[in-house]
Amino acid sequence: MLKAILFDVDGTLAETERDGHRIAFNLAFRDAGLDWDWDVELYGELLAVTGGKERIRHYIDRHNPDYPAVADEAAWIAGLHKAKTAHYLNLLADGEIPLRPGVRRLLDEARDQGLRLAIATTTTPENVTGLLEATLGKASIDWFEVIAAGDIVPAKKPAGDIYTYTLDAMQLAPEECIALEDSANGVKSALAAGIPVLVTDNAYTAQDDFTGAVSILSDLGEPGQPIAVRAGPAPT
Ligand code: XBP
Ligand code: MG
Repeated sequence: MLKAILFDVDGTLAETERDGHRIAFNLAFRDAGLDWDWDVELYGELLAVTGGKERIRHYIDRHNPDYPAVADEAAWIAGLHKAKTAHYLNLLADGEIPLRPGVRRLLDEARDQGLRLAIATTTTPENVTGLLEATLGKASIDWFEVIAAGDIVPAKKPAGDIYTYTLDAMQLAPEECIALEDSANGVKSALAAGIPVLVTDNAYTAQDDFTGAVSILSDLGEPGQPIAVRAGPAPT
């Protein structure tokens, strides 16, 4: 019996990447005097690596191997990432990033039916609460029994750690839950924890391999706005 819905955040609750995280990374680079510019296409490639600090590390390895010329590289990246988070939180607070279609409705219906809710994400915890506060109001943070985010587990998605952590915290079996994801890394992560997963894809993930997902949908739909079913059973 379904007892809980476990939500990914970036790309699933909202289209946060192109006009949110990407912009915030670029603002932080500018502040730091770096001439790095992650355009929409490059950012799509960099999304293969989850986690902002890990993404910066990967970019340096691939595109700027001479950076940073500092003794403590990890601390330098952490500082740059902290500045990025501040910019991202400002974008959220300015109301720049709306929820995806149907997200609010699903949350309302799930709560009405007594389903338990949680979040399992790679992003920084403040980014989750910032998004919830800006879109659904501060009280919505308490709708989620567990907000599992960021560095709380050693290995980020596609590893299953963040979902396993969430199951343990909720004392639930994987088959009592469904995960909602937007990316191949997210699908792999949920499946690694044994959790069935439903996908709502987006421009950055439309070509991803979603093998193992229950269904792949364009979005959760709004009245008068039909859902495109890419694969699997249509929602009822
Ligand atoms: C989301 C991410 C995150 C965000 C950036 O993946 O990969 O890294 O892009 O967040 P998922 P931070 O949706 O699979 O959880 O910069 O705060 O790490
Ligand atoms: Mg995602």
